[in-house]
Amino acid sequence: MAEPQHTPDPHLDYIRMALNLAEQSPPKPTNFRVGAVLVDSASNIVLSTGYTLELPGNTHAEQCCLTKLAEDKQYSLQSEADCLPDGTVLYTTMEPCIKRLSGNTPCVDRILATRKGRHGGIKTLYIGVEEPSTFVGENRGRDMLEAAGIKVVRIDGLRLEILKVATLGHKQAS
Ligand code: HJL
Ligand code: ZN
Repeated sequence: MAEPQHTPDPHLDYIRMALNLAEQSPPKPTNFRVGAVLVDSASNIVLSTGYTLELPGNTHAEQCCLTKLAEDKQYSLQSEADCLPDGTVLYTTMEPCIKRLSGNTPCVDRILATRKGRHGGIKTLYIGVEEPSTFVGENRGRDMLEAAGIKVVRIDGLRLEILKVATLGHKQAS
C-alpha cells in the first residue's frame, strides 16, 4: 500500500530554517532576533544564511546573508550588489527594515541594491511576519519592496514562534 502522502510546504520549511537561525542570535533589548536564508529557486540550493548579529558589528540577518555570499569565493562576486543568480529568493522571519534606530543602512536598501548587479537580483521575498512597531513605528518595508517590483509573500504558520524568538531579549511589560 502506498505511504500516506506528505505534502510539504517548501516555503514554510525555509521560514522554519530561518527561525532556527534566528534562535542563534544573541538576545538584545534594542533589536529583533531575525533569521534569513537565500535560496536559488531554480536549483533549490541554499546560497547563504544569516542571523541578527552573526557577523561582527551591529549586523542584521539579511545583511549577514548578503555579506557572507559576497565573501564566498565559490561565486566570485564583486560585491553584495553583484552577487545573485537569477531566481534568487530571500526568506526572512521578519519583513526587512527600512529604518534602523542605529542609523545603519536598512536591509531594504541592500536588497534593492542586488538588482543593480550583473544578474537580476532578488525578485521575490518570503517573510514570516511584518515588523512590529516597537522601535521605528510602522515599517513600510513590504510596501517599498513591492513598489520596486519585488514580490513579497507572507508565509503564515509560525507567527507566534517567530515573534517569541524575535523579542526574547526585550524587557517584559510588567
Ligand atoms: C530585520 C534584523 C533585525 C531587525 N529587522 N528584518 N532583521 N535586527 O536582523 C529591526 C529593528 C532594528 C532597530 C534597531 N530589526 O538594529 O527596527 O540597532 O533592529 O540598527 O531599529 O536598529 P539597529
Ligand atoms: Zn535590517
